[in-house]
Amino acid sequence: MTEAIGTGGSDAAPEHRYTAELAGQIEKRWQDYWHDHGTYNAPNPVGPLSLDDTAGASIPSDKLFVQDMFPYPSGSGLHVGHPLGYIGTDVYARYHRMIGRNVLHTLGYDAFGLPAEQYAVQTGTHPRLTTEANILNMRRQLRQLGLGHDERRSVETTDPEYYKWTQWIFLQIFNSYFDEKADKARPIAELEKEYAQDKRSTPDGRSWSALTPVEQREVIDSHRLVYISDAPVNWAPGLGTVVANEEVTADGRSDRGNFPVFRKNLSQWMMRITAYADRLVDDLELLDWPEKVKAMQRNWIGRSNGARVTFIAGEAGIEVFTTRPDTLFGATYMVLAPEHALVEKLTPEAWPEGTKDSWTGGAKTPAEAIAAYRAAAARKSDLDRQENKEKTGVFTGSFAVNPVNGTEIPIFVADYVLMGYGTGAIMAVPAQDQRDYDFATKFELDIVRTVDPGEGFEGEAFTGDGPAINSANDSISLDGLAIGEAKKTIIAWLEEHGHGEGTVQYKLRDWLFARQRYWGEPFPIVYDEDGLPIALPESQLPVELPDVDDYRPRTFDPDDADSMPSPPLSRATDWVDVTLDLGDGPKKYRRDTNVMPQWAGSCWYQLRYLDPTNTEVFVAPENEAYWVGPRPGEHGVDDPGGTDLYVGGVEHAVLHLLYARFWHKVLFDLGHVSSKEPYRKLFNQGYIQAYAYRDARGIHVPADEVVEKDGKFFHGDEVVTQEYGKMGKSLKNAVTPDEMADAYGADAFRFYEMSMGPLDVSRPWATKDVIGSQRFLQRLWRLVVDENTGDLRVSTVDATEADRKQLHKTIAGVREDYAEMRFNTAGAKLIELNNYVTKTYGAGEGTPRELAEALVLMLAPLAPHVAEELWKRLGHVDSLVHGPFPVVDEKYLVADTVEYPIQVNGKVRSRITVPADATSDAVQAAALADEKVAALVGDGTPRKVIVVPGRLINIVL
Ligand code: ANZ
Repeated sequence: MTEAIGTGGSDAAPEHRYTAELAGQIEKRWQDYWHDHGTYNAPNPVGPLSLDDTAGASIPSDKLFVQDMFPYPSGSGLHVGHPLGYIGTDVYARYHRMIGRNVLHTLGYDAFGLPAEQYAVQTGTHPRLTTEANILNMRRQLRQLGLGHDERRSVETTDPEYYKWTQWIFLQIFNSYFDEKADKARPIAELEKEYAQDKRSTPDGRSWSALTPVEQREVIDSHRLVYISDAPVNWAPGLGTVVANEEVTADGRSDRGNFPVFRKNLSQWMMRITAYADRLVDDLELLDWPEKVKAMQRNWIGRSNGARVTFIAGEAGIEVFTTRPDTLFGATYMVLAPEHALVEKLTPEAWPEGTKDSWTGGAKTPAEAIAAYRAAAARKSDLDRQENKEKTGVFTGSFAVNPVNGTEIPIFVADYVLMGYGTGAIMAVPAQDQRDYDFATKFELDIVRTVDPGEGFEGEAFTGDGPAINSANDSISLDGLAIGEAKKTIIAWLEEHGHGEGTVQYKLRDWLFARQRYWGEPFPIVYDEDGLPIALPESQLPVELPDVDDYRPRTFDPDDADSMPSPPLSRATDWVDVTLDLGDGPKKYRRDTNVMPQWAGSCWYQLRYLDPTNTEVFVAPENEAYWVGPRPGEHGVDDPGGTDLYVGGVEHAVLHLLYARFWHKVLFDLGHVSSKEPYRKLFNQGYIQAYAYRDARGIHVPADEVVEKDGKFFHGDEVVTQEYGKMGKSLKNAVTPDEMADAYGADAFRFYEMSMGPLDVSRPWATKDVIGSQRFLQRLWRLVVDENTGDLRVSTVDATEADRKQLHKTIAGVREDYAEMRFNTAGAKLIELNNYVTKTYGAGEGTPRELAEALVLMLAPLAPHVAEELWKRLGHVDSLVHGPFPVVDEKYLVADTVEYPIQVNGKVRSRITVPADATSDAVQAAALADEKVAALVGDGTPRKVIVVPGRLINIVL
């Protein structure tokens, strides 16, 4: 839609009107001033960024650390949706700076990643060049918004001085193991000592000294928190890289490039995040985070309490994981995942007696049926397999014995059971599980209820609570017990009889940590002639990413499942093969040629903000303790510490926020940080959304060229369709902050973004509405500056009593709004006060200084440039960035009238407003004079009239 972008000024505008042009000059000037004076630099307790203590200055104990989720420096720059959160945190940070707190706010760049690499592949430009150009552009865009960042603290994850410490943290994790008893990470050296003293038994029971050095290293390596494992991963030879589960389509191809994907065991770096599953769930309780995000983390980790139960099938024992051991008497068949290792063993030569036709998949032998079924299942993704579709499966030809009642139950292979969860095998209970119910109906299997669904239950599987039924044998009865009790009872019985045990199961998997790409952090790892990994010493960090000519991962014939990934770094042979002295003289080594995944740099960046130039440690303990250490006095005894406010999109609810919590906990365990958690408080900002338009071919047309006529939308003569959603270059509806700053000034743009609604709510963008914010700033400007002469129009007259009431009500409300992140209502209150002052003093003598100054100061967090300008013109030498912020005088908050509800025979019938100092008699008289009350009282006299001063009036008839 065409939206006129106005300047708010016309040719005839008075010379000193606050036009976009004037705003632009003011903004540029103050940005330079802030930059030159380091206005937003926050001092540290120790190190290079600390205060110069020869001046006798001391650091305030009251601090605030505000953090944004840092951006990827994309080539398309920012549109107006991106800075919504950055402006929000800036307003918040500015308010707290003005009330005297030491505020740390900065912004870095998460600059490794695919787009720069792909661009490099296409153009041959080094990703570093593209990345740096993009960062420069974003810095320029952000600077023009007047964000109050401590520029000294900005980091780029691609900077060797930064990723040196990412590699260092990797080594801390590599050099640790998880001590289950202590429930924490400990240095791997302590484990080695335990082995050496034979305090721990080796996997095959030999004594430690009987193991060869290589065997010893393999044992130790298997305990590390980051380890190499031969895990099944999705390998796309046509793409030349492994891809995540989420990147595989329903028909088993890569979503990028549409290449076949093969499940292949490849040796890959894994991070043992599963060791922290319990703490990652439990410590959510300590965090001030949106409930929704906590729930997403809980689901992702997927902790389930249940039991492992062993079913005997001939020679084999099949272990299943179930969350409902109480339903064991209703287990009428079993299912193995197609990939389960026991499938072959359980496949006899011929179909046994009792095999129903529907069980065989039309195959002559079990082996044939299984082979065909497996091949079909291999082409499906896990996601696809879990979808609620028609169930498929085949009978293995074998039966297992249900341990509680001795019944022989058939064993199936079906793809709704996944190999990667639990044991990859289930006992199926159709009466209580819908998936099993669907399967049982299709394959004509028994359905035995073991939970009483109650009278008149309609439905198939009953998943609710109820007393157990049909659940007894000679030695145990669950009948009559509710689910919880029944579970406990059966688990005790299983354990006693050796059929199983209670257990906890997690959905969380260890984190696949290697990528066969170029633009990422190299691993600080080399391999010796035994092919085992060796950590490089700290003194050899950073391991710098070498230059290469070709950034492409090596690709293969898309169908060549036997090919092996060959990362771009493997071609840098001069770099890969090195001679190093690692303490035992120069030797030949081979470097690891993977790079770390995109998430690595963002796992810890907030810690580097605290001490960005420290060359000795990644963060000095004093600085960490000051900015993010626990403060039980302020936040309660359980305070885990962490960033005081972290703002970003909800799309990071799991991956980034889980990985960062995991790394932080390892660092905590090893004593490198005093905080248990990285982010004490999290806030998800909403999104700025926009309309986009498509023509008849479905192609997007530029939104700013579309006009609306009679409810239809036209691009030229062509009718186009409107859709609502994201803003973006490809949707041709992006509006940039640059355009907005040019057309209205950055302050008007900031004020508009904050006025659009509560920060956590998504909102539609409307360029035409920005002018409303500009007009507000113009009106406020006019209260202080004469538009024609440029002179101050502020008077020395005292504000009246009425003015002060209005003012202090505003101060109280605005303070609370800023503190509670209600920036839209803070803005609304300022508009209201501004209207009041304009009405009272807009013409004539000028605005009482008291009012003008308070307005300017309160405006500063939202519109900092114009506020600084007016403050200066009001005669102040110092910037207002560090305050003062207006303080409430309580005496003006006392209301001068009181509203009384009037109850007649116990029911509120009316309300009256009387002067606050009215006597009881006067209140009573006023109540009886009220029209509605008079009508109810009629001709009679009330039996009783009670006045509760300041609260209510009660009339009994
Ligand atoms: C018997 C049963 C009876 C189950 C019942 C559920 C309800 P969550 O809660 O997600 O942990 N299951 C176990 N392993 C599986 C696998 N590899 N693939 C697919 N399903 C699997 O789910 C645990 C439940 O999901 C387990 O409890 C098992 O079915 C199934 F009334 O066992 B249940």
